[in-house]
Amino acid sequence: MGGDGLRVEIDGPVATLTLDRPEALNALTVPLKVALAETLRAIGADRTVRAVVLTGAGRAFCAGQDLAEREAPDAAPLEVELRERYLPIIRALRAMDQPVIAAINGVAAGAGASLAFACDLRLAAPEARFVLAFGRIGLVPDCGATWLLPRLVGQGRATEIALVGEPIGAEEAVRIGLVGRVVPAEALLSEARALADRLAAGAPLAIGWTKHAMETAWTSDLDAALAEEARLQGLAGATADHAEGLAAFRGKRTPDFTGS
Ligand code: T3D
Repeated sequence: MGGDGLRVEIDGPVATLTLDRPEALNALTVPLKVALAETLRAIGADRTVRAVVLTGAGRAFCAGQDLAEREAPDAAPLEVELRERYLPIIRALRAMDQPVIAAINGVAAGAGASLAFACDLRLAAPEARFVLAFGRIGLVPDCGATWLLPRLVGQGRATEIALVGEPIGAEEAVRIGLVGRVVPAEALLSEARALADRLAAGAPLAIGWTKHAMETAWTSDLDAALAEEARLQGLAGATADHAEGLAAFRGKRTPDFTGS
């Protein structure tokens, strides 16, 4: 960690990014946001990394914008801060081909909740809770919350969460489809790592195209989604990894995907 509050560990094909400002519940400062966006972009371009885990140090996942920093006289206007510092993080998360797992160890509030929503998969400790804290401080949901949350839990539920702002606990998050499963706190990182390893053993090109197809299908009609699936299947079918998958099936062995 270089004093920016982000810890980056790359172990084999898995990168683990830890928001590491536990004294402020991993609230997002300018240096942390810049480091996170740059790291996500760099990892997105690194073919040796095949899965990413995002988590928080200490008792929180992320408390959103650092409110002390926001009160500083030289703080950028909100819209500028969002456009220049937050949106690159959300865009990088959504654009990267590798799957990103949020290991939500504690509270995820404001932009911290949006960060968790923007990941591809979510595992939560029993202590995790989601707080759409924006309304409490007179702000509107941002960092993709209005787009991401309805896709995860449906428009009605998302609107209720956004307007009422009642915290969503881990078990309820599972019940409404916001989180895949709850894992004991002491096992959260190892479970996230096991899931990351499993994804990292998959065919990277197909995984990236699957992410792309799942994302674009939401904003297209059925015909366009069918056409896009067919196009991507054409690409996937021509990969060495598809040939390897077939050979492994015939040989009753585990495939060794190379991302080609
Ligand atoms: O630039 C822009 O502003 C645009 C982008 C906006 C996006 C946003 O994220 S807006 C939403 C910002 N976040 C919040 O409003 C959440 C504020 N925090 C809370 O509501 C609560 O702390 C939590 C619900 C997250 C957790 O509550 P609790 O009771 O478990 O912890 P606590 O006692 O409130 O906090 C512990 C410490 O963390 C405390 O410091 P202290 O008193 O021990 O020295 C608290 O001040 C600090 N902390 C918590 N959240 C933040 C924070 N410090 C700075 N920024 C925070 N967001």
